[in-house]
Amino acid sequence: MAVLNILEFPDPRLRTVAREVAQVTEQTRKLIDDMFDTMYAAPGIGLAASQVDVHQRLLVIDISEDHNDPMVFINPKVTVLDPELGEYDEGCLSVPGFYETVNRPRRISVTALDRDGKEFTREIDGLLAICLQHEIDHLDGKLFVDYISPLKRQRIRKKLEKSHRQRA
Ligand code: QAP
Ligand code: CO
Repeated sequence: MAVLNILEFPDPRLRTVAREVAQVTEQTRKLIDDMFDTMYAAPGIGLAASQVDVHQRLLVIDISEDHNDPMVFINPKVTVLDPELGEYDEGCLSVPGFYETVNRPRRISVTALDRDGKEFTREIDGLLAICLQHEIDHLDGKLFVDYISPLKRQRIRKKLEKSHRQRA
């Protein structure tokens, strides 16, 4: 088990479109375990493989208070069940310290593979629906800051670049 390095905005590697997982193997499960370690250590509620510089369509989520509801989605496909949008102040481990309001469909259906490579489909709403859509965006090279004004995005970029320079 290991805590992996999380890429931060505006790192261009976060813009990579991830490829489907061809086969769920022991190596995939090792990556999943390391991603949970990384997410719980942060702490966060969701992490996409793209954020740890692995460009495979795989993400982990745990929105429970006690870190006891780990969920894995491999090659997730979403269908919007209800076009009604809900707003939420989203954050991101790749954009630390910044939160902005984003609107997304409230009710979705997802089909994905679990950590055993078995396909499942479930209907999702609430925070899980928001988080899942946020994480799938990462797999497509998108970030929540892409939904806010260019001015706000630029301000966040400048502040993070400054903190990266100070860390270096
Ligand atoms: C994505 O985000 C998400 O700024 C998961 O300093 C967030 O786990 C989906 C975090 C909100 C839906 C709603 C952010 C930790 C964690 C920070 C996270 C920070 C430390 C974010
Ligand atoms: Co994120």
